[in-house]
Amino acid sequence: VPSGNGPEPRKAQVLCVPWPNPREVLEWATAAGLPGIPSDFRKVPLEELTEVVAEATSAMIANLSELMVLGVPKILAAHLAVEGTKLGSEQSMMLTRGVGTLSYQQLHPRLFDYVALGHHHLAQEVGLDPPGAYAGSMMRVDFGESDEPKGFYVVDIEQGQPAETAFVPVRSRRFVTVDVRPKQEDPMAEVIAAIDKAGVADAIVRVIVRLSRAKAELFREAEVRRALEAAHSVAYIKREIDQDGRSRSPDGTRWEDLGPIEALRLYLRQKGTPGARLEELVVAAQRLLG
Ligand SMILES: [Mn+2]
Repeated sequence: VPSGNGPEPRKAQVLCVPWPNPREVLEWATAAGLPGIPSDFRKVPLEELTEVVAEATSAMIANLSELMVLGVPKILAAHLAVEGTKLGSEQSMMLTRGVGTLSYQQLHPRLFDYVALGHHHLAQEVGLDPPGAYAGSMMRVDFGESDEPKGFYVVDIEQGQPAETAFVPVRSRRFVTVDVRPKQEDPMAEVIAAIDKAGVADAIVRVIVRLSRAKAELFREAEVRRALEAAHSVAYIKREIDQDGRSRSPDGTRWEDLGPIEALRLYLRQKGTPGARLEELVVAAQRLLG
């Protein structure tokens, strides 16, 4: 692709890797005579398929990179989940692997001047030599991304020198959560004050008001809506009414201490699900959870 508007027009080479479709990648790998490709990959268990697809994608990158010429900057642009990267600011590192997951080394970063990654919404640097990064999304898409800086990378590549990267923040629409537990008997003044303090102008807003039963009677949603007029949009206004015992399961265990299967059992039992059906659902859930 042509690059730059100066007196000497320049060029860059970009190798683009879309999110791997296992069938397409493995058909390519078979045609290319790559060793270790199962003939009927539909029968391969997911964990093995992940690795086979990763290996084949890696080989494909190395193979295609041979088409690149010397003396023109080389960029890898890949839609992939790189092992050890972060999904979001509140989530931990990627530990589970699925199709589309590769280690950074499997991208052969040293064949390129810059590795531009896409998939995660959180901007993050992945490699240093050569630099590689997820620019992340420029727009926030949900409340989980409230605190993530949003922007893009400007990358300067001068042939024969390490590429220089700079993250340029953009003003992405804010996601604002107003979470308030009013203490006064009439809760409205505190709710409105909390909204004013949060600064909701042009933001996507959700309001959670935690109330006792008595205070809930005095809650007036129309007033909250009026206080949110400057917001870009209101996701929801939720009244959480305190109910004793709701935060604990019947046997006194705290919900958050339960594992997913235990929590499912409890939920199904409370719903009155018949025993045989309950066991069936638990088995199905266990399969889903791996
Ligand atoms: Mn993606």
